[in-house]
Amino acid sequence: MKLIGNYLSPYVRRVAVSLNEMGMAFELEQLQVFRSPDEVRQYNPLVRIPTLILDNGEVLVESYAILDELDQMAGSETCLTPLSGSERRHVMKVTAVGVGSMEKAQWAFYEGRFRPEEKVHKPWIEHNEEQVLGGLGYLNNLAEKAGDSGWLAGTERVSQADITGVVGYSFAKAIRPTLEIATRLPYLAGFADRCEALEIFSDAPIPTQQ
Ligand SMILES: N[C@@H](CCC(=O)N[C@@H](CS)C(=O)NCC(=O)O)C(=O)O
Repeated sequence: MKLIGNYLSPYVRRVAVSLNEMGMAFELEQLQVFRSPDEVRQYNPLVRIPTLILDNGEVLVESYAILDELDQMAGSETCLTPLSGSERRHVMKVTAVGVGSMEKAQWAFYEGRFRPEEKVHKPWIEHNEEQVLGGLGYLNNLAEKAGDSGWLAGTERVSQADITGVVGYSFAKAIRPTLEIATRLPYLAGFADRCEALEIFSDAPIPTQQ
């Protein structure tokens, strides 16, 4: 499989960490949307990352749809979102809060990155940042309950909720440093440190330079 994108994108990174956890081999084709739009467009008409090319040449877009297909391919023993029932609903809810937190951090970041300085609307940035803190605050409460060895959604092994929650936290921390997320949310910070030390995460590191 070939994963198109880079690990500054939390959507790409959550797919990469999931592939690592499920033991599925892939090659990363490092592309940045805003630097190489034409190359990305060859694979994805939306010109977005992640894009995943399966071994049979089929192209998947959107991280949630990619992860859903990977779960199907992995089967019930290895999939990262339980197949049914209350456990599935809870993992999906916690995952959605993680995705929302990364989206809101991205929106706050894009406002400053893509608008001319005089058009940047600070209240909009603050609105998005409040949502980041709300979402990650919810995950912080779950991390407190998870303790030193549990998982965010109370599963017996790592789930998509943990991968997306930690990837969302680490992304928000990296691109919104003024929010001082680690200080505000110590349980989530500790949980993320524990997860980021695992090979499945450290093999897909956030780049230090953009
Ligand atoms: N909902 C999409 C979001 C993907 C996304 O926003 N990717 C960013 C990179 S972090 C991107 O491609 N941005 C370019 C754009 O949307 O114009 C997913 O989950 O895959």
